[in-house]
Amino acid sequence: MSDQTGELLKSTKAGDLRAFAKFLSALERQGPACLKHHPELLRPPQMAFRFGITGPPGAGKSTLIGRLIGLLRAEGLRVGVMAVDPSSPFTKGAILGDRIRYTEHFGDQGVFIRSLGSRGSLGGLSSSAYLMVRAFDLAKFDIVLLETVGVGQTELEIMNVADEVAVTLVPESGDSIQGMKAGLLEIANLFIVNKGDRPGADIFIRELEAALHLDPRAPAKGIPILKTSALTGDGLSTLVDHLKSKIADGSWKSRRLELDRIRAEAKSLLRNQAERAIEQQTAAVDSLEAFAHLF
Ligand SMILES: Nc1nc2c(ncn2[C@@H]2O[C@H](COP(=O)(O)OP(=O)(O)OP(=O)(O)O)[C@@H](O)[C@H]2O)c(=O)[nH]1
Ligand SMILES: [Mg+2]
Repeated sequence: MSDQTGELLKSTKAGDLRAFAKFLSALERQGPACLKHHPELLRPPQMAFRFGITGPPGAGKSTLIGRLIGLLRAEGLRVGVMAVDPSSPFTKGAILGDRIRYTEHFGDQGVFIRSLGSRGSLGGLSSSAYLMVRAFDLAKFDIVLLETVGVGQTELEIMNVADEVAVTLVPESGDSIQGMKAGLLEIANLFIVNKGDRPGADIFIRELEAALHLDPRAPAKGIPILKTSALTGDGLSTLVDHLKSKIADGSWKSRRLELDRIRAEAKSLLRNQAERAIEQQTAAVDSLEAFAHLF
């Protein structure tokens, strides 16, 4: 650990978000080796509740997060946001609406938003996501909202480190349970049916309830279903109450230290490392002979 990183960490712990941004960049440069150098990343003095929000493209995840930031801030909570969506980073045009909403919080020392738009050429999510999500604990956030689009295993992998995963669906998903992407149902601790202002929302919820009851992939019956509208704000106070009680309850903290969680994170980081090695090796192939000599 360089002195400079140490200073950044000190300021980060004192709540300085500019230092935190630099600390995250330093972690990004160091890669997973930083875990050795910063033992506090492994055993933070306090933990930020990680609320994962995933679901199909356009379900309203970012809009929902935009609303949640304001509501959680009003409760006096410090809110971090990490959008780990390689295909549609917040910075792309389609998400312009979010940027406008997020600028409301510009200058607020209780809100920090980071998006990760980069992915390896083999498609793996960068290791940085895992390191950054750990760093939010050190910056004394109460909650971190993790957004990722639920379209593939790579995108969903980060949800392994969430303390709770909300799968966001919309009424027009129709027969979404049958068509739900592999993995989405298995990781849900909570369903958010967003765009509740649209016709058919209640019918959709009843169908979802029925389908969940029958689906053998559902890990446990009785996953709560919450109806929201990120447009009107309906249902969001229920979600905020839920999050507040989760944060206060803190029973998720011990789960975080369980070996299966740590192994899942290790697996993701190692996969990433292996993918990078594969990239380097394949880039060096400049002839059929070199190809044959790889093995
Ligand atoms: N009617 C209605 N529209 C909504 C609601 N929430 C979001 N939208 C709209 O749905 C569109 C997509 O919203 P986003 O928040 O970008 O959705 P997303 O899930 O983050 O999308 P990706 O990040 O691309 O996967 C935008 O035009 C929003 O204004 C809602 O509750 N009701
Ligand atoms: Mg989004």
